[in-house]
Amino acid sequence: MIQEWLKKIELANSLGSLEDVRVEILGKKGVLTAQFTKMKDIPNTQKKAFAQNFNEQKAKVSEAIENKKTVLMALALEEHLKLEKIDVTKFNMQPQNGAFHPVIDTLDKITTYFQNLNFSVEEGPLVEDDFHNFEALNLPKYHPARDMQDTFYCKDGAVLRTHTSPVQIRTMMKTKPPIRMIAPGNVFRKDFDITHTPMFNQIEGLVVDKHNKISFANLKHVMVEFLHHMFGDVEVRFRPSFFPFTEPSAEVDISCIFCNGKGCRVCSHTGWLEVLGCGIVDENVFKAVNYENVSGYAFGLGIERFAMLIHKIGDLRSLFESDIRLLGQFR
Ligand code: 2NL
Repeated sequence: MIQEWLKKIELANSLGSLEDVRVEILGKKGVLTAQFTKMKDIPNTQKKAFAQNFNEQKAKVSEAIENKKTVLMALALEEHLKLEKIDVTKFNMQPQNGAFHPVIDTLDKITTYFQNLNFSVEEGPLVEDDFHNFEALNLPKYHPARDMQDTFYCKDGAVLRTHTSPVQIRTMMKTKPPIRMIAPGNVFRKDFDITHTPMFNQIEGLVVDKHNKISFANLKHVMVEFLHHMFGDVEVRFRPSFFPFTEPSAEVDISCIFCNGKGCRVCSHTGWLEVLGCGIVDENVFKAVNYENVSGYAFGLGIERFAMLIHKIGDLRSLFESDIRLLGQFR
């Protein structure tokens, strides 16, 4: 009998079937339990031996069931872990390539171009004083030209710089001529609509040398070469214009890169796109920084406008929204 039970226990292949075997042997109506009820029919002289035998068998069966239970539980756990296992190599764990923001990419391109022409890159504070942002640039107080700037005023007469020109003023005041520099960075104007953001990026350039060494022809050549580098084979034209800090001044157009100059919506059917402003540095600027017997040329351009033209981005605002679907296209 006992050998048969132990065999059954050994053969149980799941916790469920082991429980069935346990009930069959040790349950209320189990075969071993049934033997106990025979006790009353056993003659008194044999009762002790019978009881001893009964207890031994019960202990053996219980122990065998417990041992088997431990084994089956370990197996069940192993099975469970196998099912729950996650193969991490099945996921694409490759890091996504990053990309430069089109504005930074354009800023880098322009900066590198002028660095290769031996221009130094200068920086300055974003919060400026009236002298560096206006006065030294031939923009005296109450002069109507200050209205062109839509200035953010801070406490105590400080302003958020409206252009990067104060960097050139600071550079001229701390170094002797000749100067050959660009000033890239954030500028701020109180203007917010579809084509203007209150913060944008600018690069200005300044070249100063002895009188006879600088001419409008130098400026024109450098601008034409630069625009060909940025936009390829385009027409370039100079239009007379006005800036308080240059005289004479010009605005520079390229033939429209969207319609090849035929006229389209982007160029307002003119065939031309305005891309930068430039001129010969006004004598009053040199007076403000105590420079004598020098001439210079300067230029300024908006990075966002260049980025939009180069990457054919239609809406200025998309440059400031950080939408990963836009940025992902510039990898
Ligand atoms: C534009 C035009 C320009 C300058 C910036 C400049 C700076 C100094 C002296 C003289 Cl310190 N000029 N800067 C000159 C002409 C044009 O920018 O359309 N910018 C977005």
